[in-house]
Amino acid sequence: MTNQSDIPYTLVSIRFSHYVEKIRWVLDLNSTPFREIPLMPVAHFVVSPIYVGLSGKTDGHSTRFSTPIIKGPDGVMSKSTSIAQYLDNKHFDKASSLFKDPKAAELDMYYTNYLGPHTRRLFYYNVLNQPSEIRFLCEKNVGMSQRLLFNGFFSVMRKQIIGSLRVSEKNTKKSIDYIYQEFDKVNDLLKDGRPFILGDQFSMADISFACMGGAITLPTPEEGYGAVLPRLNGPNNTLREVSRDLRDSPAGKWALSLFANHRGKRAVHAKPNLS
Ligand SMILES: N[C@@H](CCC(=O)N[C@@H](CS)C(=O)NCC(=O)O)C(=O)O
Repeated sequence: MTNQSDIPYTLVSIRFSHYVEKIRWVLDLNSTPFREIPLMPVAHFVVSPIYVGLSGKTDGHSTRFSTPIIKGPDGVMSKSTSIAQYLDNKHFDKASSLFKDPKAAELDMYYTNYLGPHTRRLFYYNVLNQPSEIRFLCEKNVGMSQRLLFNGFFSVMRKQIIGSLRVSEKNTKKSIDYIYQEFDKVNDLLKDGRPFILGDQFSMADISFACMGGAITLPTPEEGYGAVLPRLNGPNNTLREVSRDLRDSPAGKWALSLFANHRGKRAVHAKPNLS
């Protein structure tokens, strides 16, 4: 059992976010202890400013208060690509570095900027149109006080996300095409029997594809995901179809195998419990 004083990091998270999952994964690979502050979207606008203050920056697809945010021995940091590189420098030796091959950083950036937003749009298009599913996510991923506030928040949250991420039927269709193209590229890469995207060594490119793309196969906590995602047999028709289909693709199966076999072990248990 980890002592509270031995926990070096606090992770501010929109709990189910695939960007956050990248950072949980990097931390868990070395069982680095961290305390998570799990949030629902929009609730993060209340908590994130306490951590990032005026230092947060926007990028093409997120605000200056986006999660993940970590607070650790060297201060506060946001944006998953920078956090992953920082944690790698700090906690991984040369041989096990996730960025040993320079292409790992390039691909991490690429998947984060060009695949993650499409996966997220498909996800939100479905859950925001299914109040029972967003309620399910809230119930499973955050604590009692947010759950109680949630009913009041829902319509504000829905409006804010639909507007800011341009979640329309037309854009969601384009995002689905885009996701399939990226899965096809990985299907092709894996044809030569390589175990990982860059060859023999597991790298940040693998974690990044598994999260930015693989999250759409809806891995459960039992399958290795560090939060609860929508149910595979839930009421979200489009999401369910794409998820099931991609689960059967070589890249989808491979991403799920990374969650099963390379996801690392969490040192401090998640709260609320994911089961
Ligand atoms: N490029 C950012 C993207 C992070 C991101 O979009 N996070 C989402 C999680 S769903 C978020 O917090 N969005 C709300 C916001 O941007 O305020 C990263 O890699 O950290």
